[in-house]
Amino acid sequence: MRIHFKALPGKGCSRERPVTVDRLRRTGLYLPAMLGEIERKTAEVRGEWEKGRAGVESLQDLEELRVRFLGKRGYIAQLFALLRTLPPEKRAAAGKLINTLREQIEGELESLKGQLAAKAEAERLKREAHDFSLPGVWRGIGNLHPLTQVRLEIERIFMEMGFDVASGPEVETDYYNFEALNIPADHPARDEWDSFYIDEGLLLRTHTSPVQIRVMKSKKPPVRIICPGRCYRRDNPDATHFPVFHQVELLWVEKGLTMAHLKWIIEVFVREFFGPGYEMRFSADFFPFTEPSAQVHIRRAGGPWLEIMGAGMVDPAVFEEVGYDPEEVTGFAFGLGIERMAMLKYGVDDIRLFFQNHLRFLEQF
Ligand code: 2NL
Repeated sequence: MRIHFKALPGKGCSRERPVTVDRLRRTGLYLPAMLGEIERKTAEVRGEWEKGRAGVESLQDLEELRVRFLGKRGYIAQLFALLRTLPPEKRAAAGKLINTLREQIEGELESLKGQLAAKAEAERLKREAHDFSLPGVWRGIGNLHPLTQVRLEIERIFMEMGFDVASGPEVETDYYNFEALNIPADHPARDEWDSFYIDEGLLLRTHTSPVQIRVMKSKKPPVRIICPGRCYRRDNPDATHFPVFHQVELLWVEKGLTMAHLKWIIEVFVREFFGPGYEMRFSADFFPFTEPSAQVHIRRAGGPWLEIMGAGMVDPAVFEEVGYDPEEVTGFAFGLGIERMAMLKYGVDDIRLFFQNHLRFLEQF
């Protein structure tokens, strides 16, 4: 809504030549603005302000209202323009009236602005509010397969003792898998390692020993390595056999090594891996690549003997095959099954569980 003022004096109206009743009459402009008239118009503007003020909902509304009342051509300016039509002696009183209204409007605009800003801020906070007391969305982070955990633990133990970790191909030649390990073709010992042949002379490795052969052929002693890796044997699956399994073999070759060193290394390993309180037993065994050979058992006081690995002093025939002088160096090796270690450590009674990948099983590790 607009307040319609009658024609107001324009630019031609200067201070030196105050608008007089006569002049306005002569120019045909409206008169007479008496004090009463200004009071009435001021009250009208105040009424209009109060209406406008009530309808303000946003900062934009408020700005429009400000321009309408306090702008260059706003109501207050129009009232002041009207002032000039008054005789000079009346202007002070009327000016005071308009100024009071202007100050009121200015003050109220300011406080409305504050209120609107507070309201906008409250809305923003409400919109952006997060309830940190709500329960989180659970995403399982997963864990390493128990066989991986056991392998990493074994690697850690031996790396701390100064062994390097070596690896090699899973598809091997008959030479590296058997012959270099003192297991000639047609030898009855081969029955132990029923194999998956890919081609004539090419098979899936039945142990990680070929990695050790490759390392010895590629460098001079001393050699201190462990060889973890996947191996394959043509076994029918049951609680203790699976055609795919994992092995860690250890090899230490150096001048002056004896079986006592082998026992010491295994003792340290057992204490680290299974914890204190085990006794250890070596008993005679046979492997074509070690002489003498032994199987190693451990037990807790009162418990049953548990076989944990096979071991032995490297057979001189193997050293000769890789170009080491058996008169110069000695060495020992052992091989253990990662599945067997995991079964003993965690009390798992069926090797097949490691390969079925049921979450209910895997989540327990
Ligand atoms: C077992 C027995 C064994 C070795 C592996 C080995 C490797 C080279 C030379 C001599 Cl290159 N020996 N390895 C020695 C003794 C036992 O494994 O029953 N493993 C599960």
